Amino acid sequence: MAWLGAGIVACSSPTEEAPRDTGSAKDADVKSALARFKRAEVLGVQDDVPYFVRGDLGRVPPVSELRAREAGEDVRGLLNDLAPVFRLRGNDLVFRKQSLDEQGHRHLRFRQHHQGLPVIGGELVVHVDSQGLVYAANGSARGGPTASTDVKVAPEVAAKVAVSGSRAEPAFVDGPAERVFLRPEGEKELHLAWQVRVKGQRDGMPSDDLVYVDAKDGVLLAVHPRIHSARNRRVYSANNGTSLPGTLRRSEAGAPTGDSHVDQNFDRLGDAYNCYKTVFNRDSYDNAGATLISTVHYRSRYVNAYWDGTQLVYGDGDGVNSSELGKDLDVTVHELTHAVTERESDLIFSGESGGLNESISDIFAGICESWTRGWATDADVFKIGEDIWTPGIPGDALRYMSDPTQDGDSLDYYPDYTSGTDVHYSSGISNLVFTLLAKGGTHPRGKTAIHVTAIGVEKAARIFYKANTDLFTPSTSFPQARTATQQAAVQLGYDSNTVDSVTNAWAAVGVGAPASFMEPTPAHETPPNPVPDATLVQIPLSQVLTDPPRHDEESQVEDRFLPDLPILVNGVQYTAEQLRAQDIHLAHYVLDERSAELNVVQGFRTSAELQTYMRSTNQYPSEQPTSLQQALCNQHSVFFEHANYAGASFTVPPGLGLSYVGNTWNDRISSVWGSRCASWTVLGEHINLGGYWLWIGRGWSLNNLRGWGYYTGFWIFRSWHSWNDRVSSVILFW
Ligand SMILES: [Ca+2]
Ligand SMILES: [Ca+2]
Ligand SMILES: [Ca+2]
Ligand SMILES: [Ca+2]
Ligand SMILES: [Zn+2]
Repeated sequence: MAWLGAGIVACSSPTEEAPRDTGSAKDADVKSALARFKRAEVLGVQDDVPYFVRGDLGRVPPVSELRAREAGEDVRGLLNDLAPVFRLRGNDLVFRKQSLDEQGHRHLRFRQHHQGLPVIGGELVVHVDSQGLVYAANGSARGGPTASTDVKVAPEVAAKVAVSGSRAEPAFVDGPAERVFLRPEGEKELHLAWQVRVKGQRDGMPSDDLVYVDAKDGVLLAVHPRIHSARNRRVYSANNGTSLPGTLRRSEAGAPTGDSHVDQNFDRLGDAYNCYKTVFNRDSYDNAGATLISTVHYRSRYVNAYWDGTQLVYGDGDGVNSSELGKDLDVTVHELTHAVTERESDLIFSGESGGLNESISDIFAGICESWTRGWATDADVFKIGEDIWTPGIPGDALRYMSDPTQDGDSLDYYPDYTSGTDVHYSSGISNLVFTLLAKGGTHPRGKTAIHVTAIGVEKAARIFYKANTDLFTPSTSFPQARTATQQAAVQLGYDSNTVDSVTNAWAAVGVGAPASFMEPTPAHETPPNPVPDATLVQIPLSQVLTDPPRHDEESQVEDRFLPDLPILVNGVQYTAEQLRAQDIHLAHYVLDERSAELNVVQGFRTSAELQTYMRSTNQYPSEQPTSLQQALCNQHSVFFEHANYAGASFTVPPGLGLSYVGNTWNDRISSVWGSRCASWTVLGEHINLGGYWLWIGRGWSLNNLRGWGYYTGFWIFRSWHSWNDRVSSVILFW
C-alpha cells in the first residue's frame, strides 16, 4: 500500500483510485505531509492526492470558546500543516462558510485559490468536533500541475466563444470576463481560463451559465448551468407570460384563492418546508428562514419547472405530457433542493457533480414523499413526478429511482458513465444507490450480484443530508460521494452494518468494492500469539474432510442475511436466494484463487467433491510439510476480533489447529489473514470439528466475515448465516 508509513494507518477500504504501486516517489511530498500527524488515515485518493483524510489532525479551542468573528480563523494555523496533504498551500485556501451540526461538530469550507485566482470547484472541508479535535478533512481541492498561465486570448474573443458554447438563443454576456483556474473533467492539469457569464434562453426556458474558455488557446472548456430544470423532453415556444415573479396571489397568512394551481402549490411549498424543518431541523433553503417564492401559470401549456436562483417557477403543463407542475410535491421538493444544494455543497451542474446535484434533488423528493406517509417505501416514493406526468398514462413517471433505465435514458451503472452524459441521466446512478440503501435488494438489471441490506428511508435520508451539507464539495465525483456518504454514516454514529450497507449500495452500481471482500494477505511479520485457553494440536485431515448432516442453526436466526457473492456448485452458479429456494445443501465453502478470479464462492455438497476439486487444482492439503522448503516457511494465519483486521488477534502456524478456539475466542472472529505457507486455513462452525467449513486458499484474506455465509436447510428453517462471530475451530494444513 502506497499510504503505509510511519504513523500512518493504511487505507482500510481501498478504492479503485488508490495507487497500487509501492515505493514511488511521486507521492513522497504527500506522505511526508501525512507523517506530521500522530494519526492520519487516507480514505480515498485521486491523481496521487488524497481526497479524504481522517484521524488526529490537530486541535483548536472547543466550540464553546469560539467567538463569531473568528469563524474560519481558528483553524488557519493548522491549515498550513494540513494543506500539503492535498498538495495545497494554507495561504491558497479562502474561508467560505462553516456549519454547526446537531452533534456540535463544525464543518468549515475553504475555497481553493491558485496564483491569487479562484480554482473552480476546488473546495476543502475541515471537520472539528465539539471538543476542538480536527478529525477529518476532505474535498475536491487539490494541487497539481498547471497546463499554462499565459493569457493569449482576449476577453472579447473568449466572450464570443462562450456565447456560442452556451447554446443559448438569444444569448448575451453578463458582466466582464474573469480569470480563473479550472481543471476540466478527467484532466489532471489546471487550465487558466476566462469565466464568462452568459444568460439567455435555451430549450424553452431561461438560461444562466458560467462558461469557461481556455485563456491560452480559446478552446471551450466547460459550461456550468446555474438554472436547474426538471427534465423537459420537448421544446415549447409559447411567447406570453414570462415576467417573474408576476402578480402576488397568495402569501403566508392569506386565504385560499380558489385557483387550484395557486392553492395546491401553496400547500406543496408548506409540505416541502415542513419536511426539511421536521426531519433535518432546516429552516428553509438557506437555513435562515428565507421566504419561499414561487410563480405558477408560467407561460402557456408550459411543461417544466425550475429554480432560477431566487425562486421557483412552474408551468401549467400541456395536459398530455404533464398536468400542472406546481401541484406536485416531487417537483417542488426537487427544485427547492437545488436551492439547498446551492447553499451547501454547491455541486457544479456539469459532469459527475452535476449528476449528483440532480440526484440529490430527486432523492429529497423521495425522502419528503416518504416522510408525508410515515416513512413509506412504496413504489411511488421512488418514482419522480408520477402524479403529474402523462395524465393519460397511469403508473408511469418522469424518472424511476429504483430502476433508472426504465425512462429510456438514465444510467444505473457507473462504468457506463462518460463525461458527456446529461446530468439528468447520470443522476440515475446515485438515485439507485439511495433506493438500494433505503429499501434493500440488488441491482434491478443484475449488473452486479451484491445484496444491500435495507436501512430504511429515514436513516438513508440523514446520511445523504449530512453528505450534501457537510461533506460534498463543488466538484465531488461519484467515487468521492461514496466515501463521503460512508463517512456521513460514521459521523452520525451509525453502526458498521449501516456503513456496510452504504458501501454495498455504491458497489451495487459499480462504485468501489463491496463491504466484505477477499484480498491477498499483506506482507506481515506478526510474532506468534497463541490463544491463552486452548491448545494447538495436529488435526487429522479426515476430521475436517467430513460430510456433516444438515442441521438447524446453532443460535438465533439472522433475518434477511444473504451473502453477496453468487455460489458456484458443480459448474452451476446460484444466487444465495436461488440456493435457498432449491434447498441445495453444502458442507464445504471455498474461497481461493479461482473463487477470486470468478468472483464467486465455491460450494461443495460432499467432501468427495471437494477432494476432487483440490486434486485437480493442485491444492490437496497435507498434515505434514511435503518439502524442506515448506517446512521452513513459518508465516502464521492471524485471526482478528473485528472486521478489517482490527482489535485483538491470535495466530496459528501451518500444520496445527484448534479443535476449539477456547472460551475467549469462541464466536468472536471477524476477519482473517490466511498464511502464505499453509495450503488452506480452515474455519469450522462448531466446537470439536463439527458443522460446516469455510476453506480459505493459500495467502488469501477475508476483511470481513460478515459478508460470507453458510446455508442451513433444516426442515422449514431454510436460512443463511454469516460466518461473523461464528467460528469455533481453526485448522491450517501444509
Ligand atoms: Ca414520487
Ligand atoms: Ca402518468
Ligand atoms: Ca467479532
Ligand atoms: Ca460457533
Ligand atoms: Zn433538477
